[in-house]
Amino acid sequence: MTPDAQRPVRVVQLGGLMPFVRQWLTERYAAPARADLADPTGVDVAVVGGGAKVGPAEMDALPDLRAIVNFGVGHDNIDVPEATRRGVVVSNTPHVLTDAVADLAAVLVVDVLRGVTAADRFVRSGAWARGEKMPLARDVRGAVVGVLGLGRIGTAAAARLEAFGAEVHYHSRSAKDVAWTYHPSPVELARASDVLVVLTPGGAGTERLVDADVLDALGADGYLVNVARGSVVDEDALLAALEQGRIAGAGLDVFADEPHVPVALLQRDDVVLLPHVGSATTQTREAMGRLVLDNVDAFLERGELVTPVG
Ligand code: 8YV
Repeated sequence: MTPDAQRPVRVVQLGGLMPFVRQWLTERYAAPARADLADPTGVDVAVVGGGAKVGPAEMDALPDLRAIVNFGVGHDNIDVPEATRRGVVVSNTPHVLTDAVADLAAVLVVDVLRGVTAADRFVRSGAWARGEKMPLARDVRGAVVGVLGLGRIGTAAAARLEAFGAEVHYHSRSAKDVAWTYHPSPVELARASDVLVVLTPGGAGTERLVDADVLDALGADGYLVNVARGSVVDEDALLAALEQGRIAGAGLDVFADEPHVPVALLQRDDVVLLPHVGSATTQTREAMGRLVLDNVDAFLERGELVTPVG
């Protein structure tokens, strides 16, 4: 049974989507949630939220699928090569979240150096009132911030950190036409950095790019910040490096198995832990939602996506 027996169902919703996106899809396209889709025949667009996985099995289950519209710039949840092989096009939500994610990356760099959230915990715990002293923090000015992945968000984060007086270094697949210092490998970037900021895409190409060697190159006075994907960092190696004092601390917005954060990390005071909120502002999430709807409309009206992947 479809939500509206008069209209064929051409769009399905996979994973969690914002209420206004769900409402639009329901009213305009009678698009049900996956669990409520009785007959998958004729469904040519899947709108994907909350990082829901779309691999061969999910594509097999939608035999007429022609487009996957993803809520999020990262599309490591979607098997894009498999989609391409099947002639299924994929879109994401670039540009509209660049500023919000870059803001959060810069905030985490400032936080790990200045101990902002650690200081908040210090006050709340009563330690200040008891006369205890917080250790002195570190200046952002003069710190070398190594951006791993100088794409749109990495570039925007670097500009913000430069405004704080940090010295920007970076590693990307190739050197860019920028004034910042390029390093040919993640290890060399980490060796030069006081704070290593991970801003690469996720997926197979970057899996565990930040491993024990990179963390050791960062060194006992170095900090790791990750606002990209948990999969880019070897979480066990990170925990070991923190426990053995081989790095100084970390600021993490993303984890290997979200929303589960290793208990050993929860118990540490030298880490800042955020629940994947890089793009989580009202304005940015609304802009992402609008771009999702623009992609659905454009595909169904003209057979084109506004922001195709690749
Ligand atoms: C979203 C993100 O939280 O865009 C991305 O790649 O990681 C975030 O903006 C996520 O996509 C929500 O599904």
